[in-house]
Amino acid sequence: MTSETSETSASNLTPSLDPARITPAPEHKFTFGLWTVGWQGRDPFGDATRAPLDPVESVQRLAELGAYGVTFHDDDLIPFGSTDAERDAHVKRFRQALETTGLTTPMLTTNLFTHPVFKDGAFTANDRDVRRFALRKTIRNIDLAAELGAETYVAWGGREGAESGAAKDVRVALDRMKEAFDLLGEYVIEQGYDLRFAVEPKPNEPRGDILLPTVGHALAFINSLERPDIVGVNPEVGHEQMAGLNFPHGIAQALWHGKLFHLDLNGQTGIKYDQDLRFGAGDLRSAFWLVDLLETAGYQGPRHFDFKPPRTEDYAGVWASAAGCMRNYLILKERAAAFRADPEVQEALRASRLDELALTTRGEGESLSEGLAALLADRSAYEDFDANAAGERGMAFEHLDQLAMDHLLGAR
Ligand code: DIG
Ligand code: MN
Ligand code: MN
Repeated sequence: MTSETSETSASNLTPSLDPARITPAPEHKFTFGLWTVGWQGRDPFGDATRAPLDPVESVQRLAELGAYGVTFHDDDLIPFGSTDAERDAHVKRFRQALETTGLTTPMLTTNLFTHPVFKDGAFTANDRDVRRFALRKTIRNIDLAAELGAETYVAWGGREGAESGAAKDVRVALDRMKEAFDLLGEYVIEQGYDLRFAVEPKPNEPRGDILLPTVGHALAFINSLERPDIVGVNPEVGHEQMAGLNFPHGIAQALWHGKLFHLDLNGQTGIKYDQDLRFGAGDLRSAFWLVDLLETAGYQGPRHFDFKPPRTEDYAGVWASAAGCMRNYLILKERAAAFRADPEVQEALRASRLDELALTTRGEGESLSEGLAALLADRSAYEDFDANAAGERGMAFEHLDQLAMDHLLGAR
C-alpha cells in the first residue's frame, strides 16, 4: 500500500500535543552556537559539504525559528588573525543583526583548539609562550563578552591533554590549569565584569585523553581555585555519555553543588566519537529525564544547543535540524509535565517511597550529635531490625518506569 492509499494521511492525524505548546519562542531561552549551524561538514575523513555561513544569516534564521540567542567562539565571528579594524567591522555588523532580531548573546567562549599553535593545548601547553598567548586571546574575548552582555564564559579545553604518558605531567598541567583560571578570575574581578566561567568537560577527542574529562573531575578542580564562586560547569550531553556516564545524574550533581552555570544540549548514541546529534536524536530516554530534571529543578539558564547538523544535509537540512533541537525539547517538556501531573504517577512515586527518600535519615530537626545519639540508642535500627523482611519489599520501580515510558511514547 502506498502512502497515497493509506486510510489516514499525515495531514489529518490529530496531534497528541497542542502545536502552540511545542512551537519555539524566545521565552523558552533556546540558544545556538554559531559554530553549530555554521559547521560546514568538514571531518577527519571528508571535506566541507556546505558553503560558509555568514554569522549575520545565522542570527536572522535562528530568530525566525524562535531562538532566544546565539553564542560563539571568538574565531566564529572574527577570523583568526583579523586586524583590529577588521575585528571591529565584524562585531559591528553582528551587533546590528542582534539589534534587528532581538537575539541575545548569553555565552561566549574562546577557540583554543583549531589553530596549530594549540596542538599541544592552550592553558596547559608545554610551551609557556603558547599558554601566555592563550590567556591573552581569552582575555580579549572576555572583553567582548562583557561588551555584549554575556553572563557566562565557557572554557572547553579540547586540546588540553595528551596521547602518551610522558608527554604531559598531569599534576603539573593541573597547576597550570589552575593558574589560568585564577588569572582569568582575577581579570574579571578587576574589570568588574558580571561574568562567570563554566568549565566544559570532555573525556577525549580531539586529544587522546583530555584533562577534566567529566563533570565530576571539573567539580573537584573548581574547588581548588582562588575564586571558585565564579566558576561552574558547562556539561554537554554527548561528552558525559562518551564516558559511559548518566548525563541527568551529572546535571543533578552539578545542580546540587550550585554549579550548573550553563549546558550544551545534543544527542549521542553510545560510547563512540562525539556525534553532536541534534537534541533528542540520541538517547531519547535520557533526554526525557534530563528535561524532567531541568524543568522540575527550575533551571533558569539558556537551553543551549551545541550540535552539528550531519554533513549529509544542505542548508534546508541544517535549519530543520536546528528546529528539531527545540521541538524535541518542547515535546519532552510536555511529556515530562504530563508524567509529573498524572495522579497514577504520583501514587506510583509514593509506592516506590520517593517521599521517604526526602526524609532526613536522622530524626527531623535533630542536630548531627543528637541524631547520632538517637541512632545508637535505636534498637529498631539494628538489634531488632529484620533485614530479611526489608529485603523482601518490592520497590515497584517497573510500574513507575512504565508509566514514564507510556508518557514518553504518547500512550497516555
Ligand atoms: C565542544 O563541545 C565545545 C566547543 O564547541 C565550545 O568551546 C564549547 C561551547 O559550548 N563546546
Ligand atoms: Mn560535543
Ligand atoms: Mn560543547
